[in-house]
Amino acid sequence: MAEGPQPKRKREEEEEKNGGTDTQGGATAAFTLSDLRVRRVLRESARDKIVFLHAERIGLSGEGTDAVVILEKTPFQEEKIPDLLKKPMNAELQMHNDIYCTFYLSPPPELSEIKATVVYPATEKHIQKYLRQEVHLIRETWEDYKNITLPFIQSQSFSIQVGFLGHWCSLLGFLGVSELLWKWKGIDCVCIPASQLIPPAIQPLSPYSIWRSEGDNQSRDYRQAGGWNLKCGRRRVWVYNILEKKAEADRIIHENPDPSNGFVLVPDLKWNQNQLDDLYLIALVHRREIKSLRDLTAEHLPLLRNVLQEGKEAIVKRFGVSGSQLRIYLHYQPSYQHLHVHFTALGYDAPGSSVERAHLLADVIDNLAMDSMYYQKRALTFPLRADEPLFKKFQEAGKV
Ligand code: M7G
Repeated sequence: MAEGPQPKRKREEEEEKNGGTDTQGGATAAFTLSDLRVRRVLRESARDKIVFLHAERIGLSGEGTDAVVILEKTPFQEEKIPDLLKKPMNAELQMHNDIYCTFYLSPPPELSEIKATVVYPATEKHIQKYLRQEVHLIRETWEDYKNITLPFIQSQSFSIQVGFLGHWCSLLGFLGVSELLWKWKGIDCVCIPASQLIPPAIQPLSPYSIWRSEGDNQSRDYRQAGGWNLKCGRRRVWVYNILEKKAEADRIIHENPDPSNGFVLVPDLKWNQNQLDDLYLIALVHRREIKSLRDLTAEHLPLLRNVLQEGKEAIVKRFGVSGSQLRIYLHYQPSYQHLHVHFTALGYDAPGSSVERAHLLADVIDNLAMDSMYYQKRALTFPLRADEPLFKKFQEAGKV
């Protein structure tokens, strides 16, 4: 299937013309799966019955926009199993030997569901996330966090808006209103001098030219607009949509609305809620400045205790699964730098629940109660794929 660089610059120009993508304020505009064309298989697992696809949606102009599609055979639902044997269907005998035989069934549609998760428009980072890669363990000290990880996270949490908005920033820069934080379509944005955006190795040719840098294994477009640009954070839009009830409001299982010690509990994207075997919920805290485990101190204990206690109570009330049958944990490193807690069924081998990534919330609470600075002192281990820009940063610093 065709591969090659995506026409991102063109896409951004089109987005500007339309006043930005339609995903930024709330949910993505409707489209059907048949609009998508498969480009390649990123990864598949015969054991988990799941395939990750790089797809694209062809626009009116003929340009493709990247998407990631995850197709997953759903688990059996106990109450529907008898129907599998009873309902007339094509059951093909493959082999018969003594007391053993194997059939292949072609069940009716309602008994052969496939869950399709779509990320659209997908960034290069989404695509890389699902590509099978060599993985390495990083042992990150607090100094490594401050010197390598944190600057990297800060550099990644913004995207650059070009064109008209860049010019608007130029005007602000001209008026001397620098580093102004504001909201554009509900997203935090900041005007900053282009000199901070354009890598030093690339020299501007003219004040309005477009730049492409090939750093960090990712290509980025830069347009200098009279010396100023607008950078906007987009990665956590889905989190803010949930907290502000712009998306998934009807799925909320529990909310503690306290701005400081409150949170929202919703079913995770990975769970279809049809069966409890793979129960998966996620608690998103209302406070926006806590990025991860590394930011936690004893000051956050009331919040963490609320999440643990109220999360368990809400789950037993709604789903009848008791706290002793739940794995409640944080990821380090998380994919999204907004504090959240995973609640999964203990019997479910959820992705990311292994020792190199999961930190039990009850242990986190105990550690902070013993030492408020626990997570600013100890080294933390986490896995990184060899192609991840952060892995390269650790390599450059001679840490792997
Ligand atoms: P993470 O620890 O930051 O990273 O967890 P991971 O995705 O590598 O595990 C983020 C969690 O949020 C994951 O369990 C995702 O499945 C879940 N999640 C991601 N998105 C984009 C959504 C969403 O839009 N809605 C809901 N309900 N969950 C999401």
